[in-house]
Amino acid sequence: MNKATKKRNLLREGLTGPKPITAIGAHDAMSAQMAESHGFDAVWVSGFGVSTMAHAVPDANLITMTEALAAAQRMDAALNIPVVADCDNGFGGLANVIRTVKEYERAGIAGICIEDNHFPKRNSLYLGDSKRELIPMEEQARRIKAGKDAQESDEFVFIARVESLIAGHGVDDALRRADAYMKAGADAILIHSKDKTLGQITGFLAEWPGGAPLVAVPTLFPDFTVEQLHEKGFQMIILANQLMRASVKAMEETLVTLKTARKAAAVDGSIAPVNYIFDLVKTKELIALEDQVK
Ligand code: SPV
Ligand code: MG
Repeated sequence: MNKATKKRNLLREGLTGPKPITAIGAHDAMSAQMAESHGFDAVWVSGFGVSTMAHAVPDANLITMTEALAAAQRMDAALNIPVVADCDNGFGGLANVIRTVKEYERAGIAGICIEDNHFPKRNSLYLGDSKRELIPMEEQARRIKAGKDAQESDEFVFIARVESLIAGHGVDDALRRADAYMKAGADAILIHSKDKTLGQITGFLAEWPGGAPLVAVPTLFPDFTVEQLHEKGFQMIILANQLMRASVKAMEETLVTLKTARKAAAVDGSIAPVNYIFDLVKTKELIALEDQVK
């Protein structure tokens, strides 16, 4: 069995198993690798993270499918755990969704997630933009079906993301869309929400008849543990942007100290040693391998 199939099977097992799985949002290959070495189950290739950290642009469909795929491939190459790639709205219309499925599948990615925000999308957590229209449900279901029909392997995972609660369209709309996307062939449903009280999600979960595993991104309801969210009905929890935010804070603190102290030693106690960085990318092993070759 090739590596891509193994990772896809791992993801499918995680989505259907007795225990919840936790995916960590990563913005580059090293943040992804560190998530694996700390024992997490999967890596979420965050569109927010890649836009911000690799391109310094807003999460607003500015990066292209090829840029997003290249980021996902760099992460996937560093990992033994599965990658779930955030593919925004599939980078355009129905034909773009089909091409996205084909390209990500061909590249060996375990799974993708496609949301029902119009192109150009806006990050769902952005508070300055609370009222938004979504792609009509029937059209999004058509795109999901077309994407699923385009996939060649049985194992590749397609997660459909419902933005009804984010866009202010309410629980009934979320239920209708989740059902339509599941019937269109989605392997799992991501119900996004920024409701801190979990009121809307609780309303959704009370009415959801089941049939596809549910995925949560608890950035704005961060007080619930993975186990608590699992008990409520979620199978996969994505901690989407904590590594990016940790990195930004650490870099800012380091820059402030360097600007004031004007010498490298001022930050030595709060940064990783150079040898630790060498170890992260197995530098010793590489040099030993070079020396072995006659
Ligand atoms: C991302 O990490 O890019 C996501 C999750 O899509 S969110 O930022 O909450 O929309
Ligand atoms: Mg995103």
